[in-house]
Order: sequence, then C-alpha cells, then structure tokens
Amino acid sequence: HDPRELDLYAPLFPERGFSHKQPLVGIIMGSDSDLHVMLPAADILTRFKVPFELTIVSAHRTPDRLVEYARSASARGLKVIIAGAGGAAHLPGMVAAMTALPVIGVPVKGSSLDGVDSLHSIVQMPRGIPVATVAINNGTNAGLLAVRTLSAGQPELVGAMEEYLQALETEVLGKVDEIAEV
Ligand code: RP5
Repeated sequence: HDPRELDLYAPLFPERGFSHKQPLVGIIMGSDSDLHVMLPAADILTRFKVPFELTIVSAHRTPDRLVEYARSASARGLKVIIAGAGGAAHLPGMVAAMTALPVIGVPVKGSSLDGVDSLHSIVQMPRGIPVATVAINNGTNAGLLAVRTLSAGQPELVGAMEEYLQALETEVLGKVDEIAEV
C-alpha cells in the first residue's frame, strides 16, 4: 500500500482543531520530538477557530513526502504553512521553495547548540525564498502570525486579534496591581 494514499495530513490531534473543516493552516514538523514546540501553535489556531492540519514531514528522512506535501499544499486549500524543525533545519526553507504560500518557520531547540543552529538555518534564507522566522521554540508566535496573515482575507480575525492583545494587556496590568500591593 502506498503510504501516500493514506490520509497523511489529517490532524494528529483532531480534538485540538476543527478536522471536519477545510484546513487553512498546515502545521508540520521534522520529528515527533518537535511536537511540544508546535502544539502551542495548534492551540492558538484552535483559540481563533482557524482549522488546521498537523503532521510530521522530515526534509531529511522523508524527502518525497516533503515534496508531495509542499507541492500539493495550495491546491489542497491551505493558505499558510507553519514548519518547525531543529538542527540543520531545512524543512521551512524547502517547503517555501516548493509553494507560493507564506511559510512561517519555527526554530526548534536541539540538545547541542541551544537552537541557534536551527534559528540560523531557518532565518538565513537566500534572496527570493522568504521564510517568516519566529523566535526559538516559539510555536505560539507562529500560530499568532498565521492568524494575522489569514486576517488579510478574514476581517473577523482582526477583531479577534485585537481582543487577544487586549487580554494580554489586561493580564500584565493585573500583575502590576498585584506587585503594587506586595
Ligand atoms: C530534525 O531533527 C527535527 O526537526 C528535530 O528537531 C531534530 C531531531 O529529530 P529526532 O532525532 O528527535 O527525531 O529533523
């Protein structure tokens, strides 16, 4: 059985998303060891009610799957791809080379070089093939950037993002008050 005939891109965690809807964001990662960094992106998309898919695509270990995923992404209805990888992190850049969709890269901190290797691998894309790179291990910001990207065509997401920012501000100001009372 050709594994590519399977429903490869179905969410690993459907309860975190809206698997019954057309996914708009594809979250991919090089290894299941990246999952703890990428799940916060899924949680943000869930919070904003943005349907997504989530799966493993390794640039180095599953190169054919990478090509198929990236080449089919736009035709399958995805609008944004979030790609996380560690080490020699080619995944986001290679995906960006094979699709015209916006790609957000998440550098994953590995065991040896504190994630700086991943950061440099992802952020230093040559001219012509951009990858919007977030901070090391910051899946949350990748999710938020995906929502902001989608909001260009979905004005309701602008309002939802403004509410999110307001909630952050309220949280911090609450802590200011708490500290003042100590
Ligand atoms: C990369 O290699 C993955 O993105 C992961 O961050 C790193 C280590 O992978 P494992 O050896 O944990 O599978 O491809």
